[in-house]
Amino acid sequence: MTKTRKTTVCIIGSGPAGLLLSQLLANEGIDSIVLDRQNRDHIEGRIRAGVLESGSVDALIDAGVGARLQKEGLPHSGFDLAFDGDRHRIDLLGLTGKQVTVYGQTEITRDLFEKRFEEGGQFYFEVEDVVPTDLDTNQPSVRFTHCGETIDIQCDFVAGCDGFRGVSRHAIPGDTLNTFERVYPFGWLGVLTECPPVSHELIYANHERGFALCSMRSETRSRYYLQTAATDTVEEWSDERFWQELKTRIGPESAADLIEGPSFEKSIAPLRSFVAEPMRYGRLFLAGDAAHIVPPTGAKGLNLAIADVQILSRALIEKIKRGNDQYIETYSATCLGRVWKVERFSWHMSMLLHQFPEHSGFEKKMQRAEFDYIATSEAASKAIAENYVGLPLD
Ligand code: RFL
Ligand code: PHB
Repeated sequence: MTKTRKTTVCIIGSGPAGLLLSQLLANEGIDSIVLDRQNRDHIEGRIRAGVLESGSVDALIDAGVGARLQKEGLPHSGFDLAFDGDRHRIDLLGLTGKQVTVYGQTEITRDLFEKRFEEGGQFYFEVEDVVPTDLDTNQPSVRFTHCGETIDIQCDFVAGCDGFRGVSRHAIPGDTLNTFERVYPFGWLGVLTECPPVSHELIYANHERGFALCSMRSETRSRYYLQTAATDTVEEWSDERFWQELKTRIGPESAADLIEGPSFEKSIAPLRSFVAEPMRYGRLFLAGDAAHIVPPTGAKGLNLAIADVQILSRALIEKIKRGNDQYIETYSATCLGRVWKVERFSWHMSMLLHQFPEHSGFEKKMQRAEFDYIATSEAASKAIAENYVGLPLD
């Protein structure tokens, strides 16, 4: 037996992209149904991004989910680049007039879920076998299994917000879809610990033993990352080994201020750059990680997802409420113009800050020369700062 339901927009994926889209549509009185293959606790517990561009903060406030972010988010007016012990501060505020805000993805997801549930948002969790169909017609549908029942959602539009490993992108015919990818030959080991951060600003460090990043979630909770071999497992990284390596990579001066404590989350993530073009096929629109992945070195993945959803919500609202096709037609090109610039920045930061097994002494000298150039050129620092705080939407 198949149960049929109707909605205006079926949103596949309940990460930040899908949740924010459903909120922006709801704010305009447009109904949606959101599906996810995981449950709410699992989604809220995924420890990922930490840095929000000023435009992302504004978008969340405008969407009506910014109250806790404004109270608990930590404004950062700069960050440090470090190279074999030498430090250079990128003065975000001085160079661009803007700041970024440290506020965990877990908190954003929680704020969005709370508001969606308060307002009676419709969700299906733990769905299986999701199949979007008839995407090139005026009446697409999304079929899936939920608690043993087959459900068919008939809708006007489908939003593919199901992340890199989702199904939406694969629903675009192979002769229409182009993909571009670079997989980096290392991973990031991430550790969360209930200790005050080593520095009140982020430190991105290139060291001959590999990259290290000192970040945070609050005044009392630190988030640290180390570049590891792509094949390393979490079991190979005891807390003791982790702290020792972090101290070496950030140098004795910073290490002197480091407070160590037990880790309560430890994971290794691969690094990848990926873009799928176009981001629209008929009435299917891809947004967020479903369409593109950046290595986390520029802190851009979540911010890109928020930007896509701002552009997509405007396109859908114009079409649904005013019959205006203009922004639907330009959705993919508008997003991709920005996506490629953000891909470039994330790739560039990754190339500058990591050790690459295939690099010769020449490439290492190039990294050092670039660091020295950034440290002595306001123009070079400003180029980094304006990308880090976020490029304009379109
Ligand atoms: P998500 O968050 O992956 O959500 C996709 C949702 O879709 C569901 N799903 C399905 N649902 C139904 N059917 C299917 N077949 C499905 N397949 C998947 C999944 O269960 C999930 O709930 O994608 P979204 O919404 O596009 O959001 C993207 C962000 O999560 C991601 O870009 C960031 O976390 C990236 N990122 C960072 N971004 C930043 O902007 N700043 C940062 O500081 C930052 N740091 C990071 C990061 C990502 C990291 N990892 C682990 C990848 C640090 C790390 C370590
Ligand atoms: C984080 O706090 O998780 C974080 C911060 C900056 C990055 C990546 C991750 O570039």
